[in-house]
Amino acid sequence: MGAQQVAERFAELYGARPQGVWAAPGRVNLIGEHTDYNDGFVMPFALPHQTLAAVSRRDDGLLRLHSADMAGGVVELRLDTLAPGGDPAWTAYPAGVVWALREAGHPVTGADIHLSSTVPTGAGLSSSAALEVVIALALCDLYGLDLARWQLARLCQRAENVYVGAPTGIMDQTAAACCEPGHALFLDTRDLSQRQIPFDLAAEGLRLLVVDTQVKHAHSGGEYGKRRAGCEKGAALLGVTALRDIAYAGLDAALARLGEEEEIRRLVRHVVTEDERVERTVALLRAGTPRAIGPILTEGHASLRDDFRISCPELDLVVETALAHGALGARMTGGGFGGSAIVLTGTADVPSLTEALETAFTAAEFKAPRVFEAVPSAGARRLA
Ligand code: GAF
Repeated sequence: MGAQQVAERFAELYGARPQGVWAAPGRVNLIGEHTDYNDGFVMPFALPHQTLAAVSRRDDGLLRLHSADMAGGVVELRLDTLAPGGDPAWTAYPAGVVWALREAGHPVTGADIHLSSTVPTGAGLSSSAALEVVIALALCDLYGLDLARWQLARLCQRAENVYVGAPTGIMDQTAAACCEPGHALFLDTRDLSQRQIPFDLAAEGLRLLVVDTQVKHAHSGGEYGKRRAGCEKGAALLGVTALRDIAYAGLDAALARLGEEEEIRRLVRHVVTEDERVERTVALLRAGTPRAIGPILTEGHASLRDDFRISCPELDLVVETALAHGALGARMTGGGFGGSAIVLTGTADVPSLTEALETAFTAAEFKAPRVFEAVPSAGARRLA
């Protein structure tokens, strides 16, 4: 659905055309998983799949929300009743952004919003952040708020952490707000400094496939929070601010200091080695040798499966099948416990690889996966 159609539907719902239409994308994380709440490195890029929002401001303290993708009609909320933790529905994401803006002192007095999205939900492709960021950007524009993109991302993270109650890091919101077409975003989550890294696989005869296993996940569930708490405990036991402060060269010594804490040792090993994998990936991409990142992706998967323990049989099957059919590398992407994997492969191998994945899933009696090519696309922006 394009900006024109979203605007027309808005007019049907609310009786007047919207003041504007905005878009924010889903993302794939190339490498750097569960490092963002450890002050570490990540490297996501934006997908062409995006959430569109047609929006007009209101000045009577009402927030009216409608989504083409959700059952039910227009949901009406009073701004003075918005409070964290009270809303289990999808409306908590946009309402959380409005709450976070007002809590930060921005004079938002209401809005009419109609949404339509092509970002798959529960697929590890960051549909929540796309929703948060598109609302934040629209309201900043309509209310003349002068927020930098990184501030917008922080505000959306606060909405997700506090209002929705999911203890996520800053990667997804920054990806939705800051990614550029043809690039991956190398982000240092400690100070939010970032570099756009050219990422044009097609020119090298390569493709990056996303394989959505259709196993749904949610970060407000307990396992994500448990991993995060375990990492924080590891940092405390090692006497550092965050696991980012453990140098790769000092990993063995750090693990030795953790003694009997086997579970914490595994979490620490994943985070420290993953940061190093991001740095190696950046170096190879900057050197113009993207083909060489394949084994790093596969190493990352093994670490998430064996040390961080957040893979699942469907994700492991994608990786095994892809590697057995000529892929250069593959790994799960996103928060884990389901969702999607990515596969780096030669262009010519795409049809046979896709078929092999479908056959393997059928043989295992898993739900059929959705396979599509990931093309690095634009971050959030105004469309109309
Ligand atoms: C989810 C979270 F939202 C991110 O902040 C990040 O921790 C990711 O899982 C794992 O890398 O997408």
